Amino acid sequence: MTVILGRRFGFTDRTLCMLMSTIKGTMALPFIGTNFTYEVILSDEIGTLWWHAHSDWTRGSVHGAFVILPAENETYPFPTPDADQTIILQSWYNRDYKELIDEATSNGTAVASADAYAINGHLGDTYACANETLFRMQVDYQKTYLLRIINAAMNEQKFFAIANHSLTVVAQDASYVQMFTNDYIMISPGQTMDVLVIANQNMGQYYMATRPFSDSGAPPRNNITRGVFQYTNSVGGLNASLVTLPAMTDLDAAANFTRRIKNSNVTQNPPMKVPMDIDRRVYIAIASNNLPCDNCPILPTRLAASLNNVSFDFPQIDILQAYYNRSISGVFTEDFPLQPPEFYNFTGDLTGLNPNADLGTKAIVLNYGEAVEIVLQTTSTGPAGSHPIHLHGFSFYWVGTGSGNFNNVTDPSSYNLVDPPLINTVHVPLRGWVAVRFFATNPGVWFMHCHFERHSSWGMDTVFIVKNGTTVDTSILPPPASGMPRCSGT
Ligand SMILES: [Cu+2]
Repeated sequence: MTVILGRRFGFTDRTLCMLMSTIKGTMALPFIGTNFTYEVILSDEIGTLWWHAHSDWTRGSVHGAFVILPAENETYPFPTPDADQTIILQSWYNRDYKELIDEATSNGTAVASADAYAINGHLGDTYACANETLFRMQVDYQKTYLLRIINAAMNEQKFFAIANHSLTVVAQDASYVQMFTNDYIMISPGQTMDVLVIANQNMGQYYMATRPFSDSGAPPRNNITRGVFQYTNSVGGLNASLVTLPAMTDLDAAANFTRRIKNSNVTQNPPMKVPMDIDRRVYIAIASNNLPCDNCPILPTRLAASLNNVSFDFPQIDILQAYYNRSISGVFTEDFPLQPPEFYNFTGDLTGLNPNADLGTKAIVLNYGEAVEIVLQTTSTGPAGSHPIHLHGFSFYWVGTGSGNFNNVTDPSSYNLVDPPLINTVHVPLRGWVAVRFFATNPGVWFMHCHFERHSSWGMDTVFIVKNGTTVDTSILPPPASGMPRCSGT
């Protein structure tokens, strides 16, 4: 389901049982056969967002686009495209998602890699599938298209390119960026990118293609999935020229693309409000762990992951419910560590080291309006690799990136406080760090997690609680008057 809406308009919709990540709220939706109306308030966002399920691994197939068009009196900050096309990059498993994660969780092992990748549900012509179909995008010669690219894959960052055609990036995560042109993009799970492409080549049929980018010691399958960028009235078959995609492990290709993303000061973006003086600093080390497991059939340990050595223990009662109703106690604690409990050489050779982790459902509590800085630090624990970290409820300014261990004395001088991208999912590089900043002006209970589903399942998550301000407008919305419908079995 693609939802197309005008910016700054309310929106309601009905759907089935799932948890949905929204701009203003995360809501449980009812079981099959019933409905629930929810409201998404888009204030500053422009371009493309996406919605997805948030229980177990259901988001693998339960997802769709939010297309946010300019308001009626507003234009694009570039020539108006002739047409839009949503491109959703997906993982494909030959088995049921829930069975896969349930089995892996009870065994303490990893879920197998995706069997294939899809573009808008099509696997294309590189797999030996009996009923394979190619995604075809029909284009007219000399017209300009706005691709709304969403990485909905479960555990794979993606390169994407179109043979013989340049891609001009214009927005990320529903915020315009300074336009730049490249032969490919690199997009992390959870991210959206708006890209202009002009059908200005010889009329024909050109491959579009995607493959994973991976810097992990546990890489996904290196498959290429193709679709077709097809000129109307083109004759002949597919253009023989293949798409040049970077190699799956090309770290430079990923870094060289990512570092070009800068905020744009066009009037269609919200005025830049980058916190300069920080009230709250949080330094988070991201680690892979093994935790003891008495019931695991294969090893006495199970795979786990943590933030600041806390492996998130998903509660039976949701934290939002417990926060609303203070008589429900014991669901979460408010003592998530604001820095790693142990400092080791996070990005050094950690062969054999298994940083201990404790299970916990620990939140960080912020006062309304606080200026917050979060520094996310990858570690070389386990297979290492980069992580796409996503925070609900906010877009944040991505102000800094570096390699090695973050130095809180020298590294802030390298921050970009002039035109940092305003995004909601940040790529934290292999053996490196990123810094993000935001004002905590959205009261509520907000999940932060790695957008690699396996990492989130293993505990690479935490929760930010933003307290109410002093007015109704700066306070959390009341619970639904009729109460939240329950999913079956809960
Ligand atoms: Cu991760």
